[in-house]
Amino acid sequence: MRRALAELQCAGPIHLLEQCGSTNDVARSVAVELPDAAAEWFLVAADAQTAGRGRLNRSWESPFGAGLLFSVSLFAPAHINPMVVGVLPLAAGVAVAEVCRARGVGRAALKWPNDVVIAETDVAGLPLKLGGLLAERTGDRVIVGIGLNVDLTAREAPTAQATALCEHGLDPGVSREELLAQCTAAIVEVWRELRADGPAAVLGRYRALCTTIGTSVSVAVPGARTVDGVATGVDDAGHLLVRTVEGSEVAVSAGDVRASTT
Ligand code: BT5
Repeated sequence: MRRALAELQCAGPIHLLEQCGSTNDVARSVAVELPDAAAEWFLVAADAQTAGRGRLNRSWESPFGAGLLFSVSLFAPAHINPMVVGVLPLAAGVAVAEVCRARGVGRAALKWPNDVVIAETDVAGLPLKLGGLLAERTGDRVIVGIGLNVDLTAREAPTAQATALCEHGLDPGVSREELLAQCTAAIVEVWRELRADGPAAVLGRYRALCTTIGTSVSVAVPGARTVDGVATGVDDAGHLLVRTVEGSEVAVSAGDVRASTT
């Protein structure tokens, strides 16, 4: 383990904690004290969180040592094209899902916008969820927080949809620390690709992994509205395209997707 992380350590600072409130919050405070404010990236990881959170202040629950809980803080100054920064959360999902696949979880996939799921499985219309991403901007940086279940017993699973990599083919020789190092390296790499080449290629990889495309959806969007229809694709800004029953195509920039039977 230590070797995998030590190799990363050469490139960026790493903060490994036994427990914290939220790795995203620790990453925010670390950034304030960072000697080199323009450091390309740094990592904060913990074995447990007391206040792990998802989007819209939902909680992220993970028993001690059962999964990866980490935040990669990336330098994203204001002059970078906002479309590139906007696609970063999706791109980070691609990085994590591709690492899961490479380590044996061949059905690792993405649910728009950035849940890591197991393709073609569901409980009550929701796919089995391996992990989730929470991206937050703070000053010149974007903090990409990731929770990824590695080893959860049925009793530990916080919801009926929660599942873990070890139940879906994870190579037993891969340690949590190696996974952490590989996910971090992949996220840093995909950010470099986005900055150098723009979103097109990464979005192509996203579309190939996204199980939402082609399904009937009901998307809860901000403002207590829903957009119902068929998800036809993801556009060049990372928005979900939904063809509604009325026949128009709506681009949804943020929301929660539920499967729909209509
Ligand atoms: C997410 O939010 O899926 C983003 C989760 C990000 C968590 C990481 S952990 C490291 C970093 N530090 C933080 O404080 N956060 C990030 P969302 O799409 O809102 O989904 C949240 C929902 O997922 C919850 O309401 C539960 O239903 C479900 N959930 C909670 N814990 C889970 C788990 N371990 N596995 C699967 N689902 C879970």
